[in-house]
Amino acid sequence: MNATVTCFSTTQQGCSISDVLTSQIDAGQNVNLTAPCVASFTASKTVVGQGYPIPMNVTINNAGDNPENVTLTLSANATTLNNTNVFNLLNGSSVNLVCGGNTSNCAYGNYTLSAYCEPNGVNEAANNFTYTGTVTVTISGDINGDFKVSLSDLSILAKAYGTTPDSPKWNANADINGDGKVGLSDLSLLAKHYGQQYP
Ligand SMILES: [Ca+2]
Ligand SMILES: [Ca+2]
Repeated sequence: MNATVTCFSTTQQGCSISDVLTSQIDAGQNVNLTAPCVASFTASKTVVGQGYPIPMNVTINNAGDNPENVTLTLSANATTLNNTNVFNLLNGSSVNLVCGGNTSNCAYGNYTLSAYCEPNGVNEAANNFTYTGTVTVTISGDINGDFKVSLSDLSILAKAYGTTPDSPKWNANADINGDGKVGLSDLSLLAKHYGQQYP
């Protein structure tokens, strides 16, 4: 495939291609037929420690007649989490991106996530996709999103301890540092912030 992804950024902000697909757009499929658009968008966490990444999965379709260069912007309310360029996304093809949204600039609180796709500098409202869930940005170690780091959080972490995303007991919120496993690093973060609360 000829789609190429370039990331601005640190590890936490970076994106990688997890899959590249060639596909025909089916009749009736809900896409903008003149330009690339965000076809799907999910976030694996509902609670995240401030400064740690929100893992997100985004699919962009180019259902237009020509290859396009696309800029993808991921936001939490009005705060930009991630910008990614996709170069030469072929017409009739899709690209699946795994992105980590940087929450360093997010104050503690609840946010709505959105993904916006801008091809060739053209703003089109139809390319704006909003994730219908919310994510809570909170103190690192607060896993249940009540803005306190307490025994409840330790209990959740204990249940998921030692797991990875393929495990039946996996809990993405318990992976506090976002490294794809629930382990000692997460327990250390929880211990470091234990007893803290906001406000
Ligand atoms: Ca908590
Ligand atoms: Ca972890």
